[in-house]
Amino acid sequence: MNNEQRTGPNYFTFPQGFLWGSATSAHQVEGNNVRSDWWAWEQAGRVKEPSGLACDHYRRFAQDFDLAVELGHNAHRFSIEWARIEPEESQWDDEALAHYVEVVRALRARGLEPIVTLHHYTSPQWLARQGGWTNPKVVDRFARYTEKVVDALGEFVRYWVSINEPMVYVRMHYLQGVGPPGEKDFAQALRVIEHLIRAHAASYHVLHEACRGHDPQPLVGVAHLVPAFRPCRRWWPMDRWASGITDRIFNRALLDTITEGRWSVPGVATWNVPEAKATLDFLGVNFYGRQFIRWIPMPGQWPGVTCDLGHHPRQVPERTGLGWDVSPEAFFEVLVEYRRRLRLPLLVTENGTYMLDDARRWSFILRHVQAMARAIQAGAHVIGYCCWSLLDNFEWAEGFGPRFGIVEVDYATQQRLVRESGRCYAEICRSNRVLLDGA
Ligand code: IFM
Repeated sequence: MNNEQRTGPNYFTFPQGFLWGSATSAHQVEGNNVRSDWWAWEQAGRVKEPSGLACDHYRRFAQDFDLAVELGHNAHRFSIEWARIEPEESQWDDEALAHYVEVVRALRARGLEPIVTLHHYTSPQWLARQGGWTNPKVVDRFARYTEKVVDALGEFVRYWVSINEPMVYVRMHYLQGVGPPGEKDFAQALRVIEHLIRAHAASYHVLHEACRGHDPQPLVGVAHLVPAFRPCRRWWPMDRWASGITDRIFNRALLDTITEGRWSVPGVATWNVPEAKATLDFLGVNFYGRQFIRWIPMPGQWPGVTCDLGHHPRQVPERTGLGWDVSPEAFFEVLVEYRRRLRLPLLVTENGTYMLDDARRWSFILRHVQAMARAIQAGAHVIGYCCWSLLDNFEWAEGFGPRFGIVEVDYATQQRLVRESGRCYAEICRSNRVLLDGA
């Protein structure tokens, strides 16, 4: 037998205490989030269908957490709805705060480590009336909101995500105009990125200050969509250039500023934000696939380029139900690269898919978990993995069509049905290991 031959199955065992779970966000699952800007946007008919009762998770959270336990999870990521906590400016809703305390207690009682996100795309309507994230005052407002939340939840929560996918938020809401306020303005978008960064930094300091004597100390991160930009046409220098500059804007504007306190791309913007320096305890990695960049000259929109985030047919052998690229290899590369770039722990805060066929969903999850195992073998310090999503839910402008859940939701009856992919994923969560090859 030569060295290449395997004697049996080759399992990778994850580090002890590895976090295994799934993720949701308030607006996508809770239902009746009537004070948020997204609700108003939906009522104005700007989406395929409104979120309405969604999964009624606001009332059914305990039964949903029972399912997570049944599926072997030991962690759960969810978000707090700012518009519930502060429905009007400076009016704090104690019942809503008490609700989230109950949510966190319910998680802890079930042995699920809470991972709490403070902002996941939605903002209160009163904030939107003041100019939303374009108004510099948002930074103080967000810090005040963080204070309220940490006062209530601080003693129960260790893992905090300040803002979910800041750059996707900007792209959807301020460049593509597919979410409130529906802007398509690059200059405005840059302002919003800066405010999101400052708000993250302010929130980071509030959380650490409030939990000063806690043991263990809180860990605060952002959940960043890391899309792995690749040139559409590898042979075309302008596509390669556009892909590089997109990486510098989409990935580095945020990450350089919250690690180094400064970011600059000549001709685009230069920021010095000293208070944001070293405000990242871990990077939350949201990963769905590669995005292919094509150079299209369109002055005014983007610095000399408009990035076509379409998916190049010849380069994408496998796609999801939404037409997104599937690439566990790129996931491996991202984890290794970001560990090298940042020297910080990585927490996979989202990874998952919508497929028409659940067997393909499982294949997606399995191959990404295997890629993560290989990245850990290659030196990436990954501390957990949250599958997106626990439940089918409201997929923003797409409505309820795309189903990302490892648990199916029948929206007419609100019944939950665990999918086979959820059961297979449970095996990994329970055993804390994955079969790499040699089955
Ligand atoms: O549903 C979204 C989530 O809100 C943010 N990350 C990507 C998911 C799938 O599109």
